[in-house]
Order: sequence, then structure tokens, then C-alpha cells
Amino acid sequence: MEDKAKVILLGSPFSMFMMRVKIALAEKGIKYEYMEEDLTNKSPLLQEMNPIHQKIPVLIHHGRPICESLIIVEYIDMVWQNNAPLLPSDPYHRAQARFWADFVDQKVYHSSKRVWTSKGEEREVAKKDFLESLKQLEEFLGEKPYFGGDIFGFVDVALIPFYCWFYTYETFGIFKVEEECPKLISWAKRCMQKKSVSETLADEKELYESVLEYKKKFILD
Ligand SMILES: N[C@@H](CCC(=O)N[C@@H](CS)C(=O)NCC(=O)O)C(=O)O
Repeated sequence: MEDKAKVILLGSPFSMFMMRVKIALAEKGIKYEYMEEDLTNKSPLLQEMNPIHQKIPVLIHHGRPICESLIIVEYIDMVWQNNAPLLPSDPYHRAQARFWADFVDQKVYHSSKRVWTSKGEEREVAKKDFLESLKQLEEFLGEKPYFGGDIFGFVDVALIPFYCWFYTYETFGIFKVEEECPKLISWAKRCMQKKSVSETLADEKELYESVLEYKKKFILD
């Protein structure tokens, strides 16, 4: 077990990117200090540790910052190799896992954000793109229990935080993911049986309320 002072996570409560890091740390059993950022008034520490993007999450290990959630998860997997491996050791399967985690960022994240930030025709297109990306993931999942096969792995960590956002997307977009992607919902429920996931994911209703607040504050309607 690492000395607590050596691992610090800068985060914000409803960030799916931050949740990835929390899940990876929990899977590995790493103790750390969590420091919450106010993203409307970023701390000098965040500005110093992530001067390029000034975004959370940032993992600070031995005083050195690691930025970008997927890079952080990979770093955690490399540094704490002894338990709960997240990336496959086989180079081909490793490349595949990285491809699908990147797909989550490129396709799932961007379309899902447009579902709650846009309106009218644009929202309809976002909804279609979002569900299409989930169906492609569902196809890749196939009959496996996890994207990592028999074990919960890198792609599972990358995607599962979006599950607590589904209620928000569904409420704004008036649709049900389960009707379109039942196997994906079964996968999500399976992941929720893991303590690392259930103790990390935000409450979906609280998250929705915070999105409503955010939209009111920044006049997004
Ligand atoms: N690609 C980044 C995305 C991180 C990100 O977008 N973080 C948001 C919170 S969810 C943030 O810090 N936003 C503050 C800002 O954009 O100024 C990652 O995977 O870590």
C-alpha cells in the first residue's frame, strides 16, 4: 500500500473522467488524497499541475503530475502492476483496448454531451449518434461479461462512468438506452456489482440536478 501523501487526485464530483481514475485507484487498492476543484475558480495547484489544459483529473504522484484520464489509468496500471491488471499484456489486445477507450472519448463523449447541451434537430442528431456509438460498443462486447473479457479492464473503466449520466441524457433526449442496448445495460449492472464502481459513480438524480443548475447558470437554454 502506498503512502497516502504520495498520491493526490484533483477532481470534480460529476466528472466521468475523474471517475475513471477513482475506479482504477480503487481496483488497485491505492490510498490517495482527493482534492476537489471548483472549475469556475481553478486552484493555483491545478493551474500549476496541468498548465496546458487546466482540466481535471490530474494525478499527482511523488509531486509529479499526470494528466488526461486514459493516460492516468494506464499510468496507474503500469505503476501498480501487481494486482487487478487493466490492460492486456498481449500487444494486439492492448492496442484493441486503447482503440475502444479512445472511441469512448471520440464518439460516446462528444455525442452524449450534445444530447444535453443542444436543442431541436441538433439534439435528435446527437441522440442518434450517441445510440449508434453505444450499439457499436455493444457489438464489440458481444457475449463477454466485460470489455476486458472475463476481467474488468481498461475499456470497462473508460466507459462505466457514463452510466450514471444515462439518466440525464435520457431525460433531455426522451429515450431509454435499455430499449436500444439491453446487453450494454446488463454489462453496466454487472460492473455496478463491483465496489470500485458502485462507490465511485455519482447518484444519477443528483447529477441531473447539477446539470440543470449548470444550464441555468450558464444560460444554455
Ligand atoms: N480528455 C480529458 C477531459 C477532461 C475534462 O474535460 N475535464 C473537465 C471536467 S469533466 C474539466 O476539467 N473542465 C474544465 C475546463 O474545461 O475548463 C480527460 O480525459 O481527462
